[in-house]
Amino acid sequence: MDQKPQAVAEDPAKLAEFQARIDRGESIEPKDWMPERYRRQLTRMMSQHAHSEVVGMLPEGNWITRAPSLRRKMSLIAKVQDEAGHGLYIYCGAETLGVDRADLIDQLLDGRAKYSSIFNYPTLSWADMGVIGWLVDGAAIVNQTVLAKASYGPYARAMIRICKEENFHKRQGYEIVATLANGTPAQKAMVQDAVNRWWWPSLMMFGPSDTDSPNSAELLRWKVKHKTNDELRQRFVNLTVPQAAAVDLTLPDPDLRYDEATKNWEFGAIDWAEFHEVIRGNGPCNRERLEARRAAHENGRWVRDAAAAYAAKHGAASATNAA
Ligand code: FAQ
Repeated sequence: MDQKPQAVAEDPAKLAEFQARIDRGESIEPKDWMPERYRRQLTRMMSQHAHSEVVGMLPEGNWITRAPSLRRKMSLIAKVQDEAGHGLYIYCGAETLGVDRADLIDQLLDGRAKYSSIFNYPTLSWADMGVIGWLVDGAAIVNQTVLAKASYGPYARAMIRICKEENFHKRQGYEIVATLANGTPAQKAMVQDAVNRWWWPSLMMFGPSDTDSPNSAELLRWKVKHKTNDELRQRFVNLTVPQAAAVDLTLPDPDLRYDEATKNWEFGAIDWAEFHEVIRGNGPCNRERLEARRAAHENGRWVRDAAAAYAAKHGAASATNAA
C-alpha cells in the first residue's frame, strides 16, 4: 500500500521524548505527538489487519449454507459476523491516525493494500471450518495477544477485545476437528487432509523470517511489536504440536522434532517462494477474493448512499432546530 518510507524531517527533541515515552511503557494516544513514520507504520499494519478480517469472512462464509447441523450453522454465522465486527473495529482504530476509512477500502479494492496471505487459499471441505478455527484463529491469537500490548492505545485496546472472541473461534474450530478426528474413517481422512493443506499457510501468517522482515526493527523499537515474526511462529508451533497429538492428527512436516535443549518443536523449511507469490496476488484465490469484495462493495453502494442522505437530512434538520 502507499505507506512506503518517505523521509520526513522530525524534530530530534520530540523524537527523543517520544522514544523515552515508549521506553517507559507509556501508551501513545491519537492526539499525542508521534513521528510521521510511526503514524504510517500503524496505518499500514492496522489497515492490513482490518482488510484481513473482512476478506477473512469469505472462505468460511462460503460454508454457512452447508454446515452439517443447526448448532454448527449458528456458531459459524456468529464467527463470521465477529470477523466483520473486528474489521470495523480496527478500521475505526485506524481512523484515529487521521486516515479515511473509504480511502483504505479503495486501496484494498484496487489491489494496492495487502491482507493476510492465509485467506487466499480455498475451503474445500467442511473440515476446513474446523481447521481454520483451530490453526488460523489459533495463529491470530498468538500474534494478537502480543499486539494487545502494542504502544498505540487504540490498537492495543482493540486487540484485547478481539482476542476474547478469537478464543471462542479457536475452541469452536478445535471442537469440530476433534469430532471429525474421532468420527468415521472418512471423516478422519477429511480432517487430516484439511490439516495437511492449512498447516504451512498458517505458519506463513506470521510473516517472513526475521532476516527478511524489513518492518520489524522499527516496530520493535517502537514497541508496536514485542516479539519477532519467528518468535511468534515458534510459539504457535510449540502450542499446536501437542494439540494435534491430542486428537491423533499428524502435521505434514517430516522434519518436525522436539529439541530438548531449546524446548522447541523444530520444524522444516517454509516455502517462501509460495508466500511471496501469494502476497504478490498470485495465490490460488486472490482474484476470487478481491472480486467478491468488489462485488460486495458495489452491492452495498445504495446502503452507503441512503445512510449519507439520511445523515445530511438529519444534520440539516438539527441545524434548523438549533437555530
Ligand atoms: N500476508 O516486514 P514484515 C486473522 C507483508 S487476522 C500478507 O515482517 P510486519 C483473524 C507485510 O505486510 C490476520 N502480507 O511486516 C481471522 C510487509 O509488506 P508491506 C491478519 C504479509 O508488518 C481468523 C511485508 O510482507 N493479522 O487471521 C504477511 O513487520 C480467521 C514484509 O513483512 C494481522 O494483520 C502475510 N501473512 O509483520 C479472520 C496482524 N506477512 O506492508 C478471519 C497484524 C507479512 O511492507 C478468519 N499484523 N506480510 O508492503 C502483524 O502482526 C504484522 O503486520 C505481520 C507482518 C506479522 C503480519
